[in-house]
Amino acid sequence: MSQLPIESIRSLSDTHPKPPHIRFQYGTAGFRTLGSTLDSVLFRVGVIAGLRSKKFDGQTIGVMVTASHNPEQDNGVKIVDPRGEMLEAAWEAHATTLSNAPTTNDFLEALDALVRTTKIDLSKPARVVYARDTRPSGVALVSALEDGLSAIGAEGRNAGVTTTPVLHYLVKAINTKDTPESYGEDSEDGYFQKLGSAFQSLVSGRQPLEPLLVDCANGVGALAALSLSGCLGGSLPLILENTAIQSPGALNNACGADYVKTMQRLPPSLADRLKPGQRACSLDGDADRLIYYYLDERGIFRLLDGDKIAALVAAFIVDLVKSAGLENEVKVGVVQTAYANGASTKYLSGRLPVKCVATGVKHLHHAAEHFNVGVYFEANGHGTVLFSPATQAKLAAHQPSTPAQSTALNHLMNLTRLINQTVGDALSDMLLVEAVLAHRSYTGVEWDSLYVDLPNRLVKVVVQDRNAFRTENAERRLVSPPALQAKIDELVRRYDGGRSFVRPSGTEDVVRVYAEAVVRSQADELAFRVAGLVYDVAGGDPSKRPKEFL
Ligand code: G16
Repeated sequence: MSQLPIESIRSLSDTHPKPPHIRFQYGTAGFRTLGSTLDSVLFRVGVIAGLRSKKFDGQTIGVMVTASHNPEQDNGVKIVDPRGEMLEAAWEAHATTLSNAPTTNDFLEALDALVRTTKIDLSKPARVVYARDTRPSGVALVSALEDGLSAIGAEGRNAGVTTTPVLHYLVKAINTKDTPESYGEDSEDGYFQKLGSAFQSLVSGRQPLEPLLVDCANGVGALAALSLSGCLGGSLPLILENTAIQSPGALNNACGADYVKTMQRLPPSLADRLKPGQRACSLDGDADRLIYYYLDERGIFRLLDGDKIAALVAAFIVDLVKSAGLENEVKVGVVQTAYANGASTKYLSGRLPVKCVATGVKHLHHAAEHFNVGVYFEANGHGTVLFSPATQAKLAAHQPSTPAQSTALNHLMNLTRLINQTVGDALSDMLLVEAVLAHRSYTGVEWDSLYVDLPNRLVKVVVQDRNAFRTENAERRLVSPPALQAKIDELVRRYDGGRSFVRPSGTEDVVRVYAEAVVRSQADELAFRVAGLVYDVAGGDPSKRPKEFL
């Protein structure tokens, strides 16, 4: 039985000491905090990813260095499992434990325990593919990661600067290469070619699409969107905005999907660029979230968020399934979180099964796997569509009995190629939306009118300890701090159509408060009053209480 390469790990680990007094946590989207504190975490993640690969008999594991929607000074890292999916929950806990071992000796002991408890055969090979976004701190962090890979003797493949979804795709493409399940060529270009050809087939014969304005959040999406546009054969003209990846501090700053969704307004940089009626969308810092919007004829901003994308896409797939003659065999379902606008849940649940789960792509992804076709979107623009393996086999075997059935079946097959089924991808989702709009002959206005959003507000509250906040019922209710939920309930009752919930963020050191109500001013007031309750209960300094928290 092989042993851990103790000496190699020891000498390299000593050059990446854990900073004292910081507790790391593998959260909603991996480790995420100030980039300058993450050196030891990246080294250790390199070692862990190597062990994870050995556990899977040498299949390739992915590592993405990104902090996505967070500000530029933050960074983070997440591990991707062999099928291109998020790391298994049990290993999130192992990663947390290992990242917090105070010394090299403690780290070695924890590694040894992990190898024994999870029965890893150390004689197996280890392969890891990794990439980073455009954050300046990413360069040094990748180098720490490479030290970790070298310490455990893993073979590393550097995928360079790319998006999170491309990295997920690469993992699956590498692990299925030359097998009957081959997911495509294992390169970024291979991925974009695949998307481009599926998109062109889907929109062929339709009215040419008007140019789409894309806010790239001054992040890696700018590079990816440029490459993708070269694979679209002119079928969708893209106008790329906020592409300043070299400008310090520009990433996600007053632009990007999180800004647009949270502020419910246009990025100021687009104010003179967007014409009334023109479609626009925003990506986030690692291009896995997508938010659409337009200005109506009076120049008023209209948001088309993840909920609106889910409604558009789910209805389209249901219609195609029906037209293909498969309605009795293929059932479509939708997965949302508590952030889903109440109006969207009402609209969708009148038509399809809808499930609500906790925030975090992995929760939605797992729930969506229970449907034949699972459409999942968080309101913040993260999402994709999963076609179960049995459904894909059914589509491949189905014999259409009319030309109309054959066309619909073809469209469905192209959708399975267009949609990234490992994780949500803003660019793949963007093509999906554009394909549906082309088929429906919808502008933003018709899409928007599927249902009318309830006014809503999202507020962040800085508290002493966000871990004091614990939830139940898919994060819709608080169980701790005690008595806070009863106070929230009491407040909510006073607002027409009121709904509000409180949960700790898994990616930022804050507690989030969501509220909606029938009238805009009431939604705002409810959100700020609940935020005030949170602030007081969580021991905020009364002299620093934000004035809007009534
Ligand atoms: C990550 C997760 C998402 C989640 C978001 C916000 O997104 O992947 O599933 O919705 O964080 O999570 P929280 O409210 O817990 O901070 P991203 O785009 O930042 O990677």
